[in-house]
Amino acid sequence: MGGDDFHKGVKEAPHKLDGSSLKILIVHTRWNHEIVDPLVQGAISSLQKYGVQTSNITVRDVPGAYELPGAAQKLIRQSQQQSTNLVANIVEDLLSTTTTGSGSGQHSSSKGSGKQGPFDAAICIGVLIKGSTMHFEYIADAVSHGIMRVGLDTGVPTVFGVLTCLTDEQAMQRAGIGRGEDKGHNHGGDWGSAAVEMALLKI
Ligand code: DLZ
Repeated sequence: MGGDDFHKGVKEAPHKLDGSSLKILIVHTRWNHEIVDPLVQGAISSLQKYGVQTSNITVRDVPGAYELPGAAQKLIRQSQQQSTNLVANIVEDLLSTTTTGSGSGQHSSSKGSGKQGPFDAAICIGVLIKGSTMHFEYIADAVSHGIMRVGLDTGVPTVFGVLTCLTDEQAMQRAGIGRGEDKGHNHGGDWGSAAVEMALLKI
C-alpha cells in the first residue's frame, strides 16, 4: 500500500451497519446551497442504504454554518425532552389504569409514522469557502468546536459535515459536482455512514 496504490478516504466498517432502528437529524445551511444540497442528498441516500427509514430522517435548515451547532443542540435537546415527557405520560397512564381503571389505554407512542424517542445521531452540513478576510477562519474554528461540543454535551453523536475549502472548485469536487470530467466524491455519503456507525457504537 504505497505510491499509486494509496486510496484516500475511509475504509468500510468491519461489521454490518443496520440503521433500521435509528432516528437521525440532519441540519444544513442555506449558504452555498448549490453545493450543500447535493451533500444533503448524498447523506440521505447513504442513511437509506444502511436501512434508516425515510420517516426517521428529520431535515432542518439554518442560514449559515455559524448557526449549525446551536440549531443542532436545540433540536437534539427538544427530542430528548419529548422522549422524557412521553415516558412520563405512559407511566402516569399505566398507574391511573392500575389504580382507578380509568387510563386512556392509548399512548402517544402509537401516533405518527416515524420512530418515537430522541435522535440517535445528528449530521451538521455546510460549506465554508475562504474569502479575502479573516471571516472564514473565525467561523470555521467556532463551528468545528461548536459541533464537537454538541456531540459531547448531548451524548448524541454529531457528525462534522462542514467543508472548509479554499476555492469553489474544491467544494464542488467534494460534493461530487466538479466542473471537470472528474466530478469528485460526494462526502455526504461518508457522513451518512459515520452517523449510522456512531449511533450503533457499543461495547
Ligand atoms: C457571513 C458568511 C460568510 C461570509 N460566508 C459563509 C460561508 O462561506 N458559508 C456559510 O455557511 N456561512 C457563511 N456566512 C454566514 C455565517 O455562517 C452566519 O450565517 C452569519 O454570520 C450570521 O450569524
